Amino acid sequence: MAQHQIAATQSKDMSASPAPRSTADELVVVADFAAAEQAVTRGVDSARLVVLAGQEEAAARAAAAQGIAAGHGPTPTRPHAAPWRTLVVIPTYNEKDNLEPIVAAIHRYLDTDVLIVDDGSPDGTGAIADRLAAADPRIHVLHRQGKQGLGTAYLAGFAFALQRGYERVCEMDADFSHAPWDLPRLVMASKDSELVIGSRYVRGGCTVGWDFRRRLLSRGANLYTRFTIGSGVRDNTAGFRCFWASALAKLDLAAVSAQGYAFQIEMAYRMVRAGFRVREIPIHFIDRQVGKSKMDGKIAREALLLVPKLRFRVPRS
Ligand SMILES: Nc1nc2c(ncn2[C@@H]2O[C@H](COP(=O)(O)OP(=O)(O)OP(=O)(O)O)[C@@H](O)[C@H]2O)c(=O)[nH]1
Ligand SMILES: [Mg+2]
Repeated sequence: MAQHQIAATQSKDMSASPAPRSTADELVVVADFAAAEQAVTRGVDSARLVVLAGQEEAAARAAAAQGIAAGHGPTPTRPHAAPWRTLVVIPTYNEKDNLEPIVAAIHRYLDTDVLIVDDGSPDGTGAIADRLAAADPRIHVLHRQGKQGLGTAYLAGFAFALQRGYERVCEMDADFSHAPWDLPRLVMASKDSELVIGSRYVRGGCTVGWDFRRRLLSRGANLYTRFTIGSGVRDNTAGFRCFWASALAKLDLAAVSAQGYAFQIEMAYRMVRAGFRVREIPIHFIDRQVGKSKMDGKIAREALLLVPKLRFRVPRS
């Protein structure tokens, strides 16, 4: 079995801390994405990290300070470029106020294609997606009839990526819970790992702004998963991920049954069982500021019932 590489050793709950704030004089400058990961593991907030990665330092500092002042985070002088053809899949359901800002934010940090998978959002998110796609050839849209769940939205996104020859496929929420400035770090970490997970439960990772109930639910789901199927992954429900398309192509995606958080648990488990390398990098997960959560009791029940069955359903290879 290929090396199963779980990045960090110890979780740290900073959930009660206030949302990260940054000012220009607090900038932390690092040379590359590997150094950025080490800094975040040590406790640096990536919202004030300047990753040079080829940028000239004075210009990079100035651009980051300007980006922070404008509320856009530590913006690079130009978007980073991954050495792989990359597709970021964003599932949307009623995200009309988030969609345009999140796509613009992604393109500030990474030059990448984006696929929006909208399930006929009643609030008109689909029409916004069409407008964005018409204006930028890097943006694509899949429209589906009615709310069909996060799991099948991602499976449709994976099929789109595999048909079109992408090399990396990322998952990202529309609601800014996943910081756009963490996206290049996520993708670059995939050099030697078929799955990279932006993780709240490794050293340096945390949740910001969640109440006790949400923290308990997320922690509980992860503890339950670890004790039930014990794959070694710490943040099984995380929705900020980067897969190698070639690894996805080797999985039996038609057999994936889960919809909600359980989808993320099932995909991580399938990757581990297939012998792929899984790496967790720390992120600060920020509670959504705009729009409504789609998390409900049905999603939690699905995970509770499905996880014990995975051990029998997912073959080791
Ligand atoms: N296409 C599609 N997208 C969905 C569906 N359910 C949720 N989403 C999207 O999936 C992403 C994650 O959903 P959220 O509502 O943020 O769920 P969550 O992150 O688990 O919950 P919160 O942390 O409370 O925000 C968001 O971009 C949603 O718009 C669905 O049934 N279909
Ligand atoms: Mg969310």
